[in-house]
Amino acid sequence: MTTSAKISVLLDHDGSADDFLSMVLLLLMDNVDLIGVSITPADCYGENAVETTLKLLSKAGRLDIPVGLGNLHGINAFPSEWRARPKILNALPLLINIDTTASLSTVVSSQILLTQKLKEAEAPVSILLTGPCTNLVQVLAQDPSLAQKIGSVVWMAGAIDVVGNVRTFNHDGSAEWNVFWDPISSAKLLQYSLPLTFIPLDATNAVPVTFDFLKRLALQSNHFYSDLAGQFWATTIDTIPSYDYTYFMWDVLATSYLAIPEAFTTETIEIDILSSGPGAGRTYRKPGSGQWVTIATGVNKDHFYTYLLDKFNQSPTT
Ligand code: AGV
Ligand code: CA
Repeated sequence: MTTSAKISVLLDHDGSADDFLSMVLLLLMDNVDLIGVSITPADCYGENAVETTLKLLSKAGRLDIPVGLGNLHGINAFPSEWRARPKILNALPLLINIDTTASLSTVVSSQILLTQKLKEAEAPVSILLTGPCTNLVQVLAQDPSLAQKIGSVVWMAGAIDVVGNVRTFNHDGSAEWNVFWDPISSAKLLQYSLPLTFIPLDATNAVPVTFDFLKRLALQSNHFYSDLAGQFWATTIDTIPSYDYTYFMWDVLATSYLAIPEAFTTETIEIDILSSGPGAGRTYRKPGSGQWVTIATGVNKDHFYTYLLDKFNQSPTT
């Protein structure tokens, strides 16, 4: 029997509830070797996100995976109400007593972590971004040769043929938040000719966090990760039913692309990104731009839900 090689994955997340479930999912994927976790202080406060990250790695017995915290801040900050929310996750009974003091001192800067991991990589590295792309762009700006080490970038980002989710002063609503946070870096990312796949709102709009799904998850909550996912997502449910602020399985859908790409419909197109003005962060089709991106246009929901329920139907082995 042959065992197919695992893909090495670097995760850069920004500390919202679905970012952490994405990390958990990566830890549970048979075909993935998670080689580092970098945090962008965007949809979170950095220290809270570091704590949750370490608690989850500790629970999984995977404190061998290095963690980095970014020190760069986008020009369009997330609302502080959103940034403060994930602190709740550290207070949940499932996590509150996991002590992270000993591992806190091992946290390095995101740039050091990403640079080191790319430099030492012998096989192509897949980068999964579930927050803004600022850390990665900074690392590539300092050493463009590292782009050769990247086998693929999967980014939960953008809104191509659908309306965006930014609702703020002087903005026209066409952008998705992960792109909008730092639209200048977002536009730069396109210039490195990386193999880019975006999982934009076009695809994630199909998967809101619903009571129906949470009920199914709760039926298997005797398994730690189902319990955890149910509780994490429950903290997001008060955003429903206001149509502007529904919480979707944004990052978890993007993460699943690494394991079940066959559940997605995609299109490969040339795009551009507006870096300023009322449409800052808008991702739009631009034939002739030479900036090719594969975008997910849809997903088979049943396939995705079945996959998730199956993956979370586990507990840590340690
Ligand atoms: O735009 C989606 C991205 C995802 O990476 N984030 C949340 C996900 O982690 C920003 C965001 C959009 N709407 C939100 C967001 C909301 N209502 N609450 C928190 N974050
Ligand atoms: Ca996120």
